[in-house]
Amino acid sequence: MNAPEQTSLSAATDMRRTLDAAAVQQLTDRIEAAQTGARAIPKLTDDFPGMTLGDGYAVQLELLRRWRAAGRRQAGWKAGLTSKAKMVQMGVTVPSIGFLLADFARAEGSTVRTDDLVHPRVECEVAFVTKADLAGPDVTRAQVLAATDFVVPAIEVIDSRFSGFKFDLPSVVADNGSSARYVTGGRALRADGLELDCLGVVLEKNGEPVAMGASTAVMGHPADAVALLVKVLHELGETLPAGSFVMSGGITEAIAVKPGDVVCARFQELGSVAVRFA
Ligand code: 0L1
Ligand code: MG
Repeated sequence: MNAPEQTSLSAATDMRRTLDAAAVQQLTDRIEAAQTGARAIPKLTDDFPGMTLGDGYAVQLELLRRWRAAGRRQAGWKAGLTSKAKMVQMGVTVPSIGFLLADFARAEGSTVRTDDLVHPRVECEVAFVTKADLAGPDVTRAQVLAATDFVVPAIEVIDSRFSGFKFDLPSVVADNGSSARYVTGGRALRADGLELDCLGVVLEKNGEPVAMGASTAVMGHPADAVALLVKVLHELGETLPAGSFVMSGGITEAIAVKPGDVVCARFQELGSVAVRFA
């Protein structure tokens, strides 16, 4: 992965598509098999070099359609690659979104299996639960905060299915933004009593601090990442309904985990979230 020359913390909204319906099905088959079989695959653009961001979202939405048809419930959405640290780490230049299924959730303090994951890594994030619908291209930070029921600290376990973490934006978007598991904990608090843009966090692995940061790293304010997510949803013809669970993006770079590791994210004001890997 090479560091991108220039990063942009605004949404890429060019959703032009180049793949026909058969290619979208073929690539969704590949992603679905890699995710369910925990198998690493080459990035999709190796075979489809003209693939666009819009094509990546077409694959992601087809995957969501299949899993909902199979009876899996959607809990909400995640914004990803929303900090410069993450973009530089992954060599991409704009943020992305992905969907979250209810069965991705794991309980705080529980043990997360790694044998059904490919490259598990953790991120500490501020998660939002909404109480009003959000829709459209120009949602503001204030509108996101007014529509927020509460915020809660979270650990996201991401799992890129691409061999050696070699991917680009269309490929990672098709892979649902590496979504795999998430864990909430700490305290669920109303957003209006918090300075949400300057919450410190320390990420510990096996009792040692391995990353630290402040929530301002997420686009200046995590609510701005939620606004960006709503803008991308708008471009995809979707909205964010009331009652959605939304992860706003990693505050620090992602940290690799392996069986036996215990990870704890300690958030200022919001408390801590811990999880073990086996
Ligand atoms: O949650 C995210 O920031 C998305 C990460 C996608 C790329 C990766 O696997 O790190
Ligand atoms: Mg994340």
